[in-house]
Amino acid sequence: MHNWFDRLKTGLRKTHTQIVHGLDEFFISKQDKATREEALETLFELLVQADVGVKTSEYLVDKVKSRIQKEDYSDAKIFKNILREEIFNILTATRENPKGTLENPLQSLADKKLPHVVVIVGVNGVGKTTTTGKLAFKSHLRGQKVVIGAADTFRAAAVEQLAVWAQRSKADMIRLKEGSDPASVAFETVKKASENNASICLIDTAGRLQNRQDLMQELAKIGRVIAKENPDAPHEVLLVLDATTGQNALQQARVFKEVVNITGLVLTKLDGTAKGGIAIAIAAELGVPIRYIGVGESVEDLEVFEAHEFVNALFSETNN
Ligand SMILES: Nc1nc2c(ncn2[C@@H]2O[C@H](COP(=O)(O)OP(=O)(O)O)[C@@H](O)[C@H]2O)c(=O)[nH]1
Ligand SMILES: [Mg+2]
Repeated sequence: MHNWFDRLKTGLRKTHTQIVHGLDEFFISKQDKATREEALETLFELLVQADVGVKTSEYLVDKVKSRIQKEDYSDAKIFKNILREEIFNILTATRENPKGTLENPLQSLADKKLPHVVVIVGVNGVGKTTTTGKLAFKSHLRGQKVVIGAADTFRAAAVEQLAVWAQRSKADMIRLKEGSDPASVAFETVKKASENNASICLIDTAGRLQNRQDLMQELAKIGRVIAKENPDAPHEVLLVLDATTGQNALQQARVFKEVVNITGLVLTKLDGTAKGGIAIAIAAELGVPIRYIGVGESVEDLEVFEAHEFVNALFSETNN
């Protein structure tokens, strides 16, 4: 498989089967004589099964209902096109980050020539370290100088994993001994990045936090010490979510959002799950943009999220 769109399409295949193929089968079984009630009920069920969630599924059903003329309920094509437009609207109606992005760091570079600082957060196993590594490498390929902070000081393996990416990305990596204060690592990383005139600073954090209180304190502390070195930082806080956990991911996002100012989401492991609808639920309920999606373990499998690509891949007629 070569290009990103093909990878995305393949990654979303099960979700496509769940929603789009599910609708096709319904309309075929009705031989173009579906009633409004049947069609909307089926749509609701298929969306919920794809982890779009009850609330967002109801919203989509209402939208479709308000836009479709009664006689058009027998037309699968009209029905799917409207659904697709409404999903696109949800995915694009999110709040943008005024400080810019890794690809386009508006504030840090323009104002003060300080590094654009990104903190990567999320629970254990969602793909934070992998994402940090992939982002470092992509920044390097764009010609940006990167410094990485290994602030998951609980797991030596995570640090080693990140060191490999740092080497590939020609990036300096700050590591302190196992069990050190993650905030110290974050501080040293931002400092080093400023000293080295690096343009990008990526900080990988730990997800092994016992309760909400610990989480709050640790992330708040990281934010505070970074701001001492650079008052505008962090410019981005990316929350990594594992798509295969479906509604659980949404719940995690709610908790993190209470604790820290999340500027964007990374949705990993969309490959091989039928729960890809969670992307729609997350965008609808949180209003935070999905910034990257992951469809596999290699560096080519993580890309900037583009709503039009997502809906094109999801609704692609050749994705069977
Ligand atoms: N299939 C798949 N696996 C992924 C993806 N992103 C990360 N992983 C895997 O998920 C596992 C946990 O990743 P890791 O970065 O260590 O998670 P962390 O605990 O949040 O730092 C690793 O085996 C990764 O290779 C993805 O998009 N797709
Ligand atoms: Mg990790």
